[in-house]
Amino acid sequence: MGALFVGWSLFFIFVLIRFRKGRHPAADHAGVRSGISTHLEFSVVLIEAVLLLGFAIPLWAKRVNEFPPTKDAILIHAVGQQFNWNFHLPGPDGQFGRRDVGFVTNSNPLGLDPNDPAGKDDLVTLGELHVPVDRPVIIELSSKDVIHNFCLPHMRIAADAIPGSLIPMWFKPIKTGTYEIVCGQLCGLGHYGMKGTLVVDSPPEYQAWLKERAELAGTQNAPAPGAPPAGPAPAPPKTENPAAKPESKPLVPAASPSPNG
Ligand SMILES: [Cu+2]
Repeated sequence: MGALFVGWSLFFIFVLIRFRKGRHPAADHAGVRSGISTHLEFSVVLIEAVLLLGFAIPLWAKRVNEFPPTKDAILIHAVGQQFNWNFHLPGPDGQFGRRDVGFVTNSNPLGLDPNDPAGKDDLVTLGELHVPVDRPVIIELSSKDVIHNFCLPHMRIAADAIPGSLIPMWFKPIKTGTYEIVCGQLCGLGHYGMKGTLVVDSPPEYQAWLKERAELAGTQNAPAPGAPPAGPAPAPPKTENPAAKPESKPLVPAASPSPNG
């Protein structure tokens, strides 16, 4: 882009001098007589078409269609609603609990099925998502109401969240920090305020956040997967919330087949 900018700027200055009024007091209505400019313009169109169709579009298709291996990636469900982003994390068991719109209440915004054992350790957060640095993140998008667009400008990625669809997208954060999540589709009156926060943590900070969320969710016994914080502990997790009581209900064994099929 820099080369184009300099090139076109030089051409613009050349044209200003070459076709100045002093040299051409009367306008020439016939214009260019040689065929050079036609050939030049045709060549530019051809080169740009080759760059776009031959390189840019296939490279971009490769980037968005080739997903990183799921064993290395963090998998998260993002659900848009007017006017917020909800995030559903599978918890230590790595399994997403079943969701059904019939279970949606104020305290259960995603409609997690309370009878599904896979959902017992799931985490649901509103507006703020943490991910560890240097690991691919796969986000599966959906929406509770209208079409939204999960847009991460800093990660150079965006995708529509469409009710009834599960649309995957991925990115890999390479720098810790706090970034903005915006809604990229005009989705209603509150669209302007439909923002969220993406926090890219170091791995120990991420584990601490997971632990804190698990404690808030009342699953205090949830072990943080692969998180032995050795050495000086960075950012210790916040003190336990006294209001959050661990649930003592035993988990339903996942092996027994459900009578409902
Ligand atoms: Cu929206």
